[in-house]
Amino acid sequence: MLDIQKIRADFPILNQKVNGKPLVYFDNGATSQKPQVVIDAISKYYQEINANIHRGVHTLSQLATDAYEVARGKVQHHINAKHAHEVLFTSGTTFGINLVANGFAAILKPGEEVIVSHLEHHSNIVPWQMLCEKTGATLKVIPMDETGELIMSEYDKLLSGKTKIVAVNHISNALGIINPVKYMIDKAHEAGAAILIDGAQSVPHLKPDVQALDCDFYAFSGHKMCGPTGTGVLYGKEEWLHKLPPYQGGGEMIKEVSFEKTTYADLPHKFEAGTPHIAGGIVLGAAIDYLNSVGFENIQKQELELLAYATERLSEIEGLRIYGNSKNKTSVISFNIEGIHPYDIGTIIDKLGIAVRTGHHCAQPIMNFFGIPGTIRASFSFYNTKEEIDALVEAVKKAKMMLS
Ligand code: 7TS
Repeated sequence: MLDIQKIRADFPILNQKVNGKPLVYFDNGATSQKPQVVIDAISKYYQEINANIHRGVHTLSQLATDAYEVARGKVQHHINAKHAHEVLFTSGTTFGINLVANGFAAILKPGEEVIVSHLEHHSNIVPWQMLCEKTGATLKVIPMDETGELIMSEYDKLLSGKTKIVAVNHISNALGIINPVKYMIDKAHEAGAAILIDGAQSVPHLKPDVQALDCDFYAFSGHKMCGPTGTGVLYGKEEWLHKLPPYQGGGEMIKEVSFEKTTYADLPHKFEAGTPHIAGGIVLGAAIDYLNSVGFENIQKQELELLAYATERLSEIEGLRIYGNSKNKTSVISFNIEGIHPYDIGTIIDKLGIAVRTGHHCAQPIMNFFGIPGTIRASFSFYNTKEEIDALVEAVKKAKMMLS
């Protein structure tokens, strides 16, 4: 069992009042809060070893390079990648997906197909649309049902010899639905297609095993898993990273440059042009250490308890509808109250110290499916408590009374 009060003491930001009320932070889907060890690791980097990496013979540069590569190794072990050079540091999920989509511009031919799902964040839709526009390929969409689940029989039908890549999230940010990614990966491979998993919303809740999954790419952000903003990872299978062209040109990604011809550096440097977010990469390693010290089994147990409790308590409120009722869900509840705009509820409960996200959550196709402008999304982390859920329920009741 987790000692939640002890855990909460690791997160200084949680211990404050917002609008005169104790902060209840339920916007973890947007970004997680950071534990003191992560905050300290940022200062420590700048106080002790700040230097540019992979280029200096001087001691600080070597220390910074070593720390950066140690962090890459931590990510490798965390996601069980076969090689450290399959782990590319990026600025986030969005960057990772764009890197792959851009690379596929050199592979796709007119008439070939890319598959995404109805449950995607805009970050996993728009880069593929841009790719299709550029190449003359066609975008196909796996439909969803009323429970928020993707319809696998439709996915099976969409796959064909024309499919070159499938891009789907592990967990939906707007509804919290966990997709059957292992099935989807195996089916994509049977059809001869590559598959990218958008892990932005899964990495805070589970430890992905990229070899067991056998995905070709797995993209995620550091800031949703207790790490700094502006950090992220793209895992790519070695063979794919060799096949794809570099995304950006610049320093660090080259072997030799002349005006006649440039040759590219080995992996992972081929995809890491310019000075990276050195502190960020190193500190992402510290965030992963922190999450592992809490333990993903403990994290999941606590979060599922919160999900069950919040689902039950929110359902007490008349006229409240939860979107996405699948059993395969993580600790996210997206809801609306009949006749009231989600933004109005969000604004009132913010005055009561409660932070939730309202709107379309960068997933407009899901909102269109349900015929709504948006939802109120409460997304819980392992450092949240049942008392905070009680505060949310009371606040929503109050807002409803004021707005009805
Ligand atoms: N994919 C999914 C499934 C996401 O939830 C997000 C961010 C992204 C991609 C993009 O991640 P980024 O770190 O590159 O911005 N999702 C959210 C959210 O739900 N609320 O704010 C950001």
